[in-house]
Amino acid sequence: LDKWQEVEKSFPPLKNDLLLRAAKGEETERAPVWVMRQAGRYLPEFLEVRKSHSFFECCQTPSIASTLTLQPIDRYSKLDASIIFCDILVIPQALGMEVLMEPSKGPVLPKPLINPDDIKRLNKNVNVEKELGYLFEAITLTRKGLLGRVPLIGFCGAPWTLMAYMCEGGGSKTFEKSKSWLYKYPKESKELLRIIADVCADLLVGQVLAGAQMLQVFDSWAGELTPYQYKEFAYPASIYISHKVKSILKQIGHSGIAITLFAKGANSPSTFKLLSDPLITGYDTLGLDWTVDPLEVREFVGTKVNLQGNFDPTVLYGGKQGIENEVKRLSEIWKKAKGGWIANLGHGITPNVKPEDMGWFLECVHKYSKRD
Ligand code: 1CP
Repeated sequence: LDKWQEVEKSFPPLKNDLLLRAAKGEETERAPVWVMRQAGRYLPEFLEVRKSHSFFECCQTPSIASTLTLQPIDRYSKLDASIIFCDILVIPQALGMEVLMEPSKGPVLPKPLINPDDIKRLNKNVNVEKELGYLFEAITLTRKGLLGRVPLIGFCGAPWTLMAYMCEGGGSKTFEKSKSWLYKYPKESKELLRIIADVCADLLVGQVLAGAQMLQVFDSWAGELTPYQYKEFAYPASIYISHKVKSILKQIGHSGIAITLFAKGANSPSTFKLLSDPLITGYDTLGLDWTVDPLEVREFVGTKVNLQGNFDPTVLYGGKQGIENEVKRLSEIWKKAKGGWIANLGHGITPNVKPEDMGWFLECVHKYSKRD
Protein backbone atom coordinates (compact mmCIF):
# COMPACT_ATOMS: atom_id res chain seq x y z
CA LEU A 1 0.00 0.00 0.00
CA ASP A 2 2.64 2.49 1.04
CA LYS A 3 4.53 1.77 -2.14
CA TRP A 4 1.50 2.47 -4.31
CA GLN A 5 0.74 5.77 -2.57
CA GLU A 6 4.37 6.83 -2.82
CA VAL A 7 4.36 6.14 -6.56
CA GLU A 8 1.06 7.95 -7.06
CA LYS A 9 2.30 11.03 -5.20
CA SER A 10 5.33 11.27 -7.46
CA PHE A 11 3.13 11.94 -10.54
CA PRO A 12 2.00 15.36 -11.78
CA PRO A 13 -1.69 16.06 -10.98
CA LEU A 14 -4.27 15.06 -13.60
CA LYS A 15 -5.63 18.01 -15.61
CA ASN A 16 -8.23 16.20 -17.73
CA ASP A 17 -10.46 13.71 -15.94
CA LEU A 18 -13.26 13.46 -18.55
CA LEU A 19 -12.45 9.79 -19.20
CA LEU A 20 -12.55 8.84 -15.54
CA ARG A 21 -15.80 10.72 -14.99
CA ALA A 22 -17.51 9.08 -17.96
CA ALA A 23 -16.28 5.70 -16.73
CA LYS A 24 -18.11 6.37 -13.46
CA GLY A 25 -21.37 6.99 -15.28
CA GLU A 26 -21.31 10.75 -15.59
CA GLU A 27 -22.94 12.26 -18.68
CA THR A 28 -19.97 14.54 -19.28
CA GLU A 29 -20.12 17.97 -20.97
CA ARG A 30 -18.69 16.28 -24.05
CA ALA A 31 -17.55 12.71 -24.68
CA PRO A 32 -13.94 11.90 -23.80
CA VAL A 33 -12.32 10.44 -26.90
CA TRP A 34 -9.44 8.07 -27.54
CA VAL A 35 -8.81 5.50 -30.25
CA MET A 36 -7.81 1.86 -29.91
CA ARG A 37 -4.33 1.37 -31.44
CA GLN A 38 -3.81 5.14 -31.40
CA ALA A 39 -0.06 4.54 -31.15
CA GLY A 40 0.60 2.60 -34.30
CA ARG A 41 1.46 2.21 -37.90
CA TYR A 42 -0.57 5.11 -39.30
CA LEU A 43 1.82 7.51 -37.54
CA PRO A 44 5.07 8.32 -39.42
CA GLU A 45 6.84 8.94 -36.10
CA PHE A 46 5.92 5.38 -35.03
CA LEU A 47 7.24 3.88 -38.28
CA GLU A 48 10.43 5.87 -37.82
CA VAL A 49 11.07 4.22 -34.41
CA ARG A 50 10.13 0.79 -35.80
CA LYS A 51 12.84 1.11 -38.50
CA SER A 52 15.51 0.55 -35.88
CA HIS A 53 13.69 -1.58 -33.26
CA SER A 54 11.74 -4.82 -33.49
CA PHE A 55 8.16 -4.83 -32.27
CA PHE A 56 8.82 -6.65 -28.99
CA GLU A 57 11.96 -4.60 -28.40
CA CYS A 58 9.62 -1.58 -28.45
CA CYS A 59 7.34 -3.23 -25.89
CA GLN A 60 10.18 -4.41 -23.66
CA THR A 61 12.20 -1.19 -23.56
CA PRO A 62 10.40 1.18 -21.17
CA SER A 63 11.82 4.36 -22.72
CA ILE A 64 10.69 3.31 -26.21
CA ALA A 65 7.27 2.05 -25.06
CA SER A 66 6.77 5.35 -23.25
CA THR A 67 7.85 7.42 -26.27
CA LEU A 68 5.42 5.50 -28.51
CA THR A 69 2.59 5.94 -25.99
CA LEU A 70 3.18 9.70 -25.91
CA GLN A 71 3.45 10.12 -29.70
CA PRO A 72 -0.31 10.44 -30.35
CA ILE A 73 -0.73 12.56 -27.19
CA ASP A 74 1.96 15.00 -28.37
CA ARG A 75 0.49 15.13 -31.87
CA TYR A 76 -3.21 15.42 -30.99
CA SER A 77 -4.16 17.82 -28.22
CA LYS A 78 -7.73 16.58 -28.52
CA LEU A 79 -7.10 13.05 -27.23
CA ASP A 80 -8.53 12.51 -23.75
CA ALA A 81 -6.65 9.33 -22.85
CA SER A 82 -3.42 7.50 -23.48
CA ILE A 83 -2.99 3.71 -23.60
CA ILE A 84 0.32 2.14 -22.74
CA PHE A 85 2.23 0.77 -25.73
CA CYS A 86 2.47 -3.01 -25.38
CA ASP A 87 0.65 -6.02 -26.82
CA ILE A 88 -1.82 -8.59 -25.56
CA LEU A 89 0.62 -11.36 -26.55
CA VAL A 90 3.09 -10.58 -23.78
CA ILE A 91 1.00 -12.91 -21.59
CA PRO A 92 1.62 -16.02 -23.73
CA GLN A 93 5.30 -14.98 -23.61
CA ALA A 94 5.20 -14.83 -19.81
CA LEU A 95 3.60 -18.28 -19.85
CA GLY A 96 6.67 -19.52 -21.70
CA MET A 97 5.52 -19.47 -25.31
CA GLU A 98 7.58 -17.98 -28.09
CA VAL A 99 5.81 -15.16 -29.95
CA LEU A 100 7.21 -13.59 -33.11
CA MET A 101 5.85 -10.53 -34.87
CA GLU A 102 6.18 -11.08 -38.60
CA PRO A 103 6.00 -7.97 -40.79
CA SER A 104 3.25 -9.16 -43.14
CA LYS A 105 1.59 -11.89 -41.06
CA GLY A 106 1.27 -10.36 -37.60
CA PRO A 107 1.83 -12.54 -34.52
CA VAL A 108 3.19 -16.08 -34.95
CA LEU A 109 3.51 -18.62 -32.12
CA PRO A 110 5.70 -21.38 -33.60
CA LYS A 111 4.76 -24.00 -30.98
CA PRO A 112 1.01 -23.72 -30.41
CA LEU A 113 -0.90 -25.75 -27.82
CA ILE A 114 -2.17 -28.76 -29.77
CA ASN A 115 -3.86 -30.74 -27.01
CA PRO A 116 -4.32 -30.62 -23.21
CA ASP A 117 -0.95 -32.31 -22.63
CA ASP A 118 0.64 -29.09 -23.87
CA ILE A 119 -0.77 -27.17 -20.90
CA LYS A 120 2.07 -28.78 -18.94
CA ARG A 121 4.55 -26.81 -21.05
CA LEU A 122 3.27 -23.52 -19.64
CA ASN A 123 5.10 -21.80 -16.78
CA LYS A 124 3.37 -22.29 -13.46
CA ASN A 125 2.97 -19.42 -10.99
CA VAL A 126 4.14 -16.73 -13.35
CA ASN A 127 5.91 -13.91 -11.53
CA VAL A 128 4.68 -10.89 -13.49
CA GLU A 129 7.17 -8.57 -11.83
CA LYS A 130 9.99 -10.73 -13.15
CA GLU A 131 8.55 -11.60 -16.58
CA LEU A 132 6.73 -8.36 -17.42
CA GLY A 133 8.28 -5.79 -15.09
CA TYR A 134 9.27 -3.76 -18.16
CA LEU A 135 5.59 -2.92 -18.65
CA PHE A 136 5.30 -1.57 -15.12
CA GLU A 137 8.40 0.53 -15.63
CA ALA A 138 7.01 1.85 -18.91
CA ILE A 139 3.80 2.85 -17.15
CA THR A 140 5.56 4.74 -14.37
CA LEU A 141 7.77 6.51 -16.88
CA THR A 142 4.77 7.40 -19.04
CA ARG A 143 2.79 8.86 -16.14
CA LYS A 144 5.70 11.24 -15.61
CA GLY A 145 5.97 12.09 -19.32
CA LEU A 146 2.25 12.77 -19.58
CA LEU A 147 2.56 15.69 -17.14
CA GLY A 148 -1.05 15.09 -16.13
CA ARG A 149 -2.37 15.90 -19.61
CA VAL A 150 -4.64 12.84 -19.80
CA PRO A 151 -5.13 9.58 -17.86
CA LEU A 152 -3.17 6.46 -18.76
CA ILE A 153 -4.99 3.21 -19.56
CA GLY A 154 -3.42 -0.17 -18.80
CA PHE A 155 -4.64 -3.29 -20.59
CA CYS A 156 -4.39 -7.00 -21.26
CA GLY A 157 -5.97 -9.53 -23.60
CA ALA A 158 -8.95 -11.53 -22.35
CA PRO A 159 -8.36 -15.25 -21.70
CA TRP A 160 -10.42 -16.49 -24.64
CA THR A 161 -8.66 -14.22 -27.13
CA LEU A 162 -5.26 -15.23 -25.75
CA MET A 163 -6.21 -18.91 -25.78
CA ALA A 164 -7.17 -18.50 -29.43
CA TYR A 165 -3.68 -17.20 -30.31
CA MET A 166 -2.02 -19.87 -28.17
CA CYS A 167 -3.92 -22.73 -29.82
CA GLU A 168 -4.00 -21.37 -33.39
CA GLY A 169 -0.35 -20.34 -33.35
CA GLY A 170 -1.27 -16.88 -34.60
CA GLY A 171 -4.20 -15.06 -36.15
CA SER A 172 -6.94 -17.08 -37.79
CA LYS A 173 -9.95 -16.77 -40.08
CA THR A 174 -11.86 -19.81 -38.88
CA PHE A 175 -10.55 -20.39 -35.35
CA GLU A 176 -10.88 -24.12 -35.95
CA LYS A 177 -8.03 -25.19 -33.70
CA SER A 178 -8.96 -23.06 -30.70
CA LYS A 179 -12.70 -23.64 -31.03
CA SER A 180 -12.24 -27.39 -31.42
CA TRP A 181 -10.61 -27.32 -27.96
CA LEU A 182 -13.93 -26.04 -26.59
CA TYR A 183 -15.79 -29.02 -28.09
CA LYS A 184 -13.18 -31.73 -27.54
CA TYR A 185 -11.74 -30.65 -24.22
CA PRO A 186 -14.24 -28.42 -22.41
CA LYS A 187 -12.82 -29.14 -18.97
CA GLU A 188 -9.21 -28.59 -19.98
CA SER A 189 -10.19 -25.48 -21.93
CA LYS A 190 -11.54 -24.01 -18.70
CA GLU A 191 -8.37 -25.01 -16.92
CA LEU A 192 -6.31 -23.24 -19.60
CA LEU A 193 -8.53 -20.16 -19.46
CA ARG A 194 -8.05 -20.01 -15.69
CA ILE A 195 -4.26 -20.26 -15.98
CA ILE A 196 -4.32 -17.36 -18.42
CA ALA A 197 -6.81 -15.36 -16.33
CA ASP A 198 -4.58 -15.49 -13.27
CA VAL A 199 -1.71 -13.92 -15.19
CA CYS A 200 -4.10 -11.32 -16.67
CA ALA A 201 -5.28 -10.29 -13.21
CA ASP A 202 -1.76 -10.07 -11.80
CA LEU A 203 -0.64 -8.06 -14.81
CA LEU A 204 -3.52 -5.60 -14.42
CA VAL A 205 -2.90 -5.16 -10.70
CA GLY A 206 0.78 -4.52 -11.40
CA GLN A 207 -0.17 -1.91 -13.99
CA VAL A 208 -2.41 -0.10 -11.50
CA LEU A 209 0.31 -0.14 -8.84
CA ALA A 210 2.73 1.28 -11.41
CA GLY A 211 0.36 4.13 -12.28
CA ALA A 212 -2.37 3.01 -14.71
CA GLN A 213 -5.54 5.01 -14.04
CA MET A 214 -8.04 2.85 -15.89
CA LEU A 215 -7.95 -0.64 -17.40
CA GLN A 216 -9.25 -2.34 -20.52
CA VAL A 217 -9.53 -6.04 -21.27
CA PHE A 218 -9.49 -6.83 -25.02
CA ASP A 219 -11.58 -9.84 -26.01
CA SER A 220 -11.08 -9.23 -29.71
CA TRP A 221 -12.29 -12.66 -30.79
CA ALA A 222 -15.34 -12.96 -28.51
CA GLY A 223 -17.53 -12.71 -31.60
CA GLU A 224 -16.23 -16.03 -32.93
CA LEU A 225 -18.09 -17.85 -30.15
CA THR A 226 -21.72 -18.92 -29.98
CA PRO A 227 -23.66 -17.12 -27.23
CA TYR A 228 -23.52 -20.40 -25.32
CA GLN A 229 -19.74 -20.67 -25.66
CA TYR A 230 -19.36 -17.05 -24.67
CA LYS A 231 -21.36 -17.63 -21.50
CA GLU A 232 -19.74 -20.95 -20.70
CA PHE A 233 -16.07 -20.18 -21.44
CA ALA A 234 -15.16 -16.55 -22.21
CA TYR A 235 -17.45 -14.79 -19.75
CA PRO A 236 -16.45 -16.65 -16.56
CA ALA A 237 -12.77 -16.20 -17.39
CA SER A 238 -13.25 -12.48 -18.06
CA ILE A 239 -15.17 -11.77 -14.85
CA TYR A 240 -12.68 -13.84 -12.87
CA ILE A 241 -10.09 -11.21 -13.85
CA SER A 242 -12.11 -8.12 -12.93
CA HIS A 243 -13.17 -9.58 -9.58
CA LYS A 244 -9.65 -10.68 -8.75
CA VAL A 245 -8.22 -7.28 -9.66
CA LYS A 246 -10.83 -5.39 -7.67
CA SER A 247 -10.53 -7.62 -4.63
CA ILE A 248 -6.72 -7.39 -4.53
CA LEU A 249 -6.89 -3.59 -4.89
CA LYS A 250 -9.48 -3.41 -2.12
CA GLN A 251 -7.34 -5.58 0.15
CA ILE A 252 -4.41 -3.22 -0.17
CA GLY A 253 -6.54 -0.14 0.46
CA HIS A 254 -6.52 1.16 -3.10
CA SER A 255 -9.45 3.45 -3.91
CA GLY A 256 -10.46 1.34 -6.91
CA ILE A 257 -10.34 1.65 -10.67
CA ALA A 258 -12.74 1.46 -13.60
CA ILE A 259 -12.34 -1.46 -16.01
CA THR A 260 -13.64 -1.70 -19.58
CA LEU A 261 -14.41 -4.96 -21.32
CA PHE A 262 -14.17 -4.88 -25.11
CA ALA A 263 -15.80 -8.15 -26.14
CA LYS A 264 -15.78 -7.50 -29.85
CA GLY A 265 -18.66 -9.06 -31.73
CA ALA A 266 -20.29 -10.54 -28.64
CA ASN A 267 -23.47 -8.81 -29.63
CA SER A 268 -26.33 -11.18 -28.88
CA PRO A 269 -29.06 -9.81 -26.59
CA SER A 270 -28.41 -12.54 -24.03
CA THR A 271 -24.71 -11.66 -23.95
CA PHE A 272 -25.50 -7.98 -23.40
CA LYS A 273 -27.80 -8.96 -20.52
CA LEU A 274 -25.02 -11.04 -19.03
CA LEU A 275 -22.72 -8.00 -19.07
CA SER A 276 -25.24 -5.43 -17.88
CA ASP A 277 -24.44 -5.15 -14.16
CA PRO A 278 -21.00 -3.97 -13.04
CA LEU A 279 -21.62 -5.34 -9.55
CA ILE A 280 -21.93 -8.82 -11.05
CA THR A 281 -19.31 -8.58 -13.79
CA GLY A 282 -16.73 -6.23 -12.29
CA TYR A 283 -16.73 -4.29 -15.59
CA ASP A 284 -17.82 -0.65 -15.37
CA THR A 285 -17.77 -0.02 -19.11
CA LEU A 286 -18.46 -2.11 -22.21
CA GLY A 287 -16.69 -1.37 -25.48
CA LEU A 288 -18.98 -1.70 -28.49
CA ASP A 289 -17.99 -2.51 -32.03
CA TRP A 290 -19.52 -0.57 -34.94
CA THR A 291 -22.15 -3.14 -35.90
CA VAL A 292 -24.53 -2.24 -33.09
CA ASP A 293 -26.74 0.77 -32.37
CA PRO A 294 -25.98 2.38 -28.99
CA LEU A 295 -29.67 2.94 -28.22
CA GLU A 296 -30.51 -0.68 -28.98
CA VAL A 297 -27.64 -1.84 -26.76
CA ARG A 298 -28.98 0.39 -23.98
CA GLU A 299 -32.29 -1.49 -24.18
CA PHE A 300 -30.49 -4.75 -23.47
CA VAL A 301 -27.97 -3.58 -20.87
CA GLY A 302 -30.08 -1.04 -18.96
CA THR A 303 -28.39 1.96 -17.34
CA LYS A 304 -25.93 0.56 -14.81
CA VAL A 305 -23.04 0.03 -17.17
CA ASN A 306 -21.22 2.71 -19.18
CA LEU A 307 -20.51 2.36 -22.88
CA GLN A 308 -17.55 3.02 -25.14
CA GLY A 309 -17.51 3.24 -28.90
CA ASN A 310 -18.42 2.81 -31.61
CA PHE A 311 -17.46 4.60 -34.79
CA ASP A 312 -16.75 2.38 -37.78
CA PRO A 313 -12.94 2.39 -38.16
CA THR A 314 -13.40 2.86 -41.94
CA VAL A 315 -15.08 6.22 -41.37
CA LEU A 316 -11.50 7.50 -41.23
CA TYR A 317 -11.25 6.80 -44.97
CA GLY A 318 -14.44 8.78 -45.62
CA GLY A 319 -12.87 12.18 -46.28
CA LYS A 320 -13.43 15.35 -44.28
CA GLN A 321 -17.10 15.73 -45.11
CA GLY A 322 -17.84 12.02 -44.68
CA ILE A 323 -16.14 11.96 -41.28
CA GLU A 324 -18.01 15.05 -40.11
CA ASN A 325 -21.41 13.76 -41.29
CA GLU A 326 -20.94 10.41 -39.59
CA VAL A 327 -19.60 11.80 -36.31
CA LYS A 328 -22.53 14.21 -36.20
CA ARG A 329 -25.07 11.50 -36.99
CA LEU A 330 -23.82 8.94 -34.48
CA SER A 331 -23.09 11.50 -31.73
CA GLU A 332 -26.74 12.58 -31.80
CA ILE A 333 -27.74 8.98 -31.15
CA TRP A 334 -25.15 8.52 -28.42
CA LYS A 335 -26.34 11.64 -26.62
CA LYS A 336 -29.77 10.05 -26.33
CA ALA A 337 -28.27 6.93 -24.74
CA LYS A 338 -28.14 7.23 -20.96
CA GLY A 339 -25.03 6.95 -18.79
CA GLY A 340 -21.36 7.48 -19.42
CA TRP A 341 -20.16 7.56 -23.04
CA ILE A 342 -16.51 7.26 -23.98
CA ALA A 343 -16.10 7.95 -27.70
CA ASN A 344 -13.84 5.53 -29.59
CA LEU A 345 -13.73 3.51 -32.77
CA GLY A 346 -15.40 0.10 -32.73
CA HIS A 347 -12.00 -1.53 -33.32
CA GLY A 348 -8.41 -0.42 -33.79
CA ILE A 349 -7.38 2.33 -36.20
CA THR A 350 -5.93 0.80 -39.39
CA PRO A 351 -2.47 1.47 -40.83
CA ASN A 352 -3.45 3.43 -43.97
CA VAL A 353 -5.36 6.20 -42.21
CA LYS A 354 -3.92 9.67 -42.87
CA PRO A 355 -2.85 11.26 -39.59
CA GLU A 356 -4.71 14.48 -40.47
CA ASP A 357 -7.96 12.53 -40.88
CA MET A 358 -7.55 11.13 -37.37
CA GLY A 359 -7.06 14.71 -36.15
CA TRP A 360 -10.21 15.84 -37.95
CA PHE A 361 -12.17 12.93 -36.46
CA LEU A 362 -11.13 14.02 -32.95
CA GLU A 363 -12.15 17.63 -33.68
CA CYS A 364 -15.55 16.47 -34.90
CA VAL A 365 -16.10 14.37 -31.76
CA HIS A 366 -15.29 17.38 -29.58
CA LYS A 367 -17.78 19.48 -31.54
CA TYR A 368 -20.69 17.10 -31.94
CA SER A 369 -20.59 15.20 -28.66
CA LYS A 370 -21.19 18.43 -26.71
CA ARG A 371 -24.29 18.33 -24.58
CA ASP A 372 -26.34 21.52 -24.35
O1 1CP B 1 4.91 -4.20 -36.58
C1 1CP B 1 4.17 -3.54 -35.84
O2 1CP B 1 4.46 -2.38 -35.50
C2 1CP B 1 2.96 -4.27 -35.33
C3 1CP B 1 1.72 -3.48 -35.14
C4 1CP B 1 1.21 -3.63 -33.72
C5 1CP B 1 1.00 -2.59 -32.80
C6 1CP B 1 1.25 -1.12 -33.01
C7 1CP B 1 0.89 -4.83 -33.05
C8 1CP B 1 0.98 -6.19 -33.60
N1 1CP B 1 0.50 -4.53 -31.76
C9 1CP B 1 0.55 -3.17 -31.56
C10 1CP B 1 0.30 -2.45 -30.31
C11 1CP B 1 -0.92 -2.78 -29.55
N2 1CP B 1 -1.62 -3.96 -29.58
C12 1CP B 1 -1.53 -1.93 -28.62
C13 1CP B 1 -0.88 -0.61 -28.23
C14 1CP B 1 -1.58 0.47 -27.66
C15 1CP B 1 -2.49 1.26 -28.58
O3 1CP B 1 -3.66 0.88 -28.68
O4 1CP B 1 -2.04 2.29 -29.10
C16 1CP B 1 -2.68 -2.60 -28.15
C17 1CP B 1 -3.73 -2.10 -27.18
C18 1CP B 1 -2.70 -3.87 -28.75
C19 1CP B 1 -3.70 -4.90 -28.46
C20 1CP B 1 -3.82 -6.07 -29.36
N3 1CP B 1 -2.84 -6.81 -29.97
C21 1CP B 1 -5.06 -6.67 -29.67
C22 1CP B 1 -6.38 -6.24 -29.11
C23 1CP B 1 -6.92 -5.07 -29.85
C24 1CP B 1 -7.44 -5.34 -31.23
O5 1CP B 1 -7.01 -4.62 -32.13
O6 1CP B 1 -8.28 -6.24 -31.39
C25 1CP B 1 -4.80 -7.77 -30.51
C26 1CP B 1 -5.81 -8.71 -31.11
C27 1CP B 1 -3.40 -7.84 -30.69
C28 1CP B 1 -2.67 -8.85 -31.46
C29 1CP B 1 -1.89 -8.20 -32.52
N4 1CP B 1 -0.71 -7.56 -32.30
C30 1CP B 1 -0.25 -7.02 -33.47
C31 1CP B 1 -1.18 -7.33 -34.50
C32 1CP B 1 -1.03 -6.96 -35.94
C33 1CP B 1 -2.21 -8.04 -33.88
C34 1CP B 1 -3.48 -8.55 -34.53
C35 1CP B 1 -3.21 -9.65 -35.48
C36 1CP B 1 -4.44 -10.43 -35.81
O7 1CP B 1 -5.32 -9.89 -36.50
O8 1CP B 1 -4.52 -11.60 -35.37
